[in-house]
Amino acid sequence: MAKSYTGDSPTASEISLEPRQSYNQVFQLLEQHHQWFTNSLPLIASENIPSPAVREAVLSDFGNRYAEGWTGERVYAGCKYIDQVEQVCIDLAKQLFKIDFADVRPISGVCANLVAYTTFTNPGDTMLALAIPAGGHISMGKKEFGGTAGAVRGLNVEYFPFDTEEMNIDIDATEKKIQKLAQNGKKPTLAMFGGSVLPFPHPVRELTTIFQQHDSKICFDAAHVAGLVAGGQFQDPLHEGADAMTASTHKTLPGPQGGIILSKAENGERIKKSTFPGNVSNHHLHHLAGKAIMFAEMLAFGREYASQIVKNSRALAQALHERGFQVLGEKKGFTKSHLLVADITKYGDGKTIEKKLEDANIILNRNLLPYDIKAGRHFEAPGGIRAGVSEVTRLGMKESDVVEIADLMTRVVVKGEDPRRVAVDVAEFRKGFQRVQYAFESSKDAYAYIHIR
Ligand code: DSN
Repeated sequence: MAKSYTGDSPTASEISLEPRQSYNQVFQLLEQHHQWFTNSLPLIASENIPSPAVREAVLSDFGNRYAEGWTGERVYAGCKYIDQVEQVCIDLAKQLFKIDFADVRPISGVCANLVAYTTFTNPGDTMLALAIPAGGHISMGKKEFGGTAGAVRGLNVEYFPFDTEEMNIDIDATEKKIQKLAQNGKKPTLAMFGGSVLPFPHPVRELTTIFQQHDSKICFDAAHVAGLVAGGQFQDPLHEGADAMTASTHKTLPGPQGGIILSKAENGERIKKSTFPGNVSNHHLHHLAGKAIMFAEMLAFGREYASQIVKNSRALAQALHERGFQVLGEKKGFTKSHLLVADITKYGDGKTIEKKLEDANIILNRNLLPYDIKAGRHFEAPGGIRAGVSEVTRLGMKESDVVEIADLMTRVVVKGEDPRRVAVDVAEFRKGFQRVQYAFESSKDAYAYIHIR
């Protein structure tokens, strides 16, 4: 039997492999997970909570069907409703991002990046992107680290020079680097802006001319910030010079897990082929339906939602700073996006702090800091933590509420209070925030477990 709810993971010996028991146990664990999240503070910057409407769409029969190819040009029969939903999804995405081409089929952010690499590069080409400790994503990584760009697409990855105080790409040093790479016969075919730690807008506008002079294409990985872009609260890369923008659909965009690539129409046919047959066989049609619902929600409520995210993020950063956390980017006001990064080395390593906070039902992740590798730290026990406020904002929290989150985190990290005591207060605090906001309907609790057996 699975343990009753404690917030702890079951050990291997508690997991039975007898079929019916295992079957029951999976459902019990799912319900426990839902209950845990009902009582927790979800601060993982790459996560969000979809509305009950998105969850309903995701549960539909679309998830059991095949529809390879583009709308109206499918490889399978049975797609007459799927085609219409996909067309609605495409049209909503184009409207939301004010751009004339959208491919909603990539099944993840990594997949969308692979579509961009397939469209704009050939194996052996050079790509400029952020290093992972500076905020780059594994899909932009070098071959020797197993990163998708190097290991899968065969790209030679060069890093953008990074200014740690500014927490941003160093423009002058990047210009010099581009010239040097070009002199050495390695001019970047693709510049990949964006990434996984993006507190401030990247200098796309400032660097577009020099990239264009070298015939380099520009893509922006908006996996984290797409909801803020859509809500008019962050830079708008597609209107600052980027040829394409990739994103996942479940971070600041509060949809089901998935990806998207947006571009000017002139790249559309190449992108379509790069997606199918290049990188996706069947796309995930239930998530496609969920994406369409989410885009509609974003068109209706996105401005208000994104604006509150940015206010909450800054309020949390400021409050943590005042309580003894070393939040990076102080010089620039800590953050202009949904997330913040803090150097936690005064109190322990990222892994230990992540665990203590998890024990207090405060769920965030450890993170490499830009200077961690030089300091001899590694991903297992890095010097930082990363926190995002998209999900708590979707649950209706405002600035004063995130200051309470800062107090709860301070009790665990700075004051060393027993996390289990703090967990009780976290659960009490969460009672006031049980419904998804910024949605057409919110008749069910956000983490309600849906029974259809
Ligand atoms: N690695 C994820 C993140 O947490 O940023 C994105 O895929």
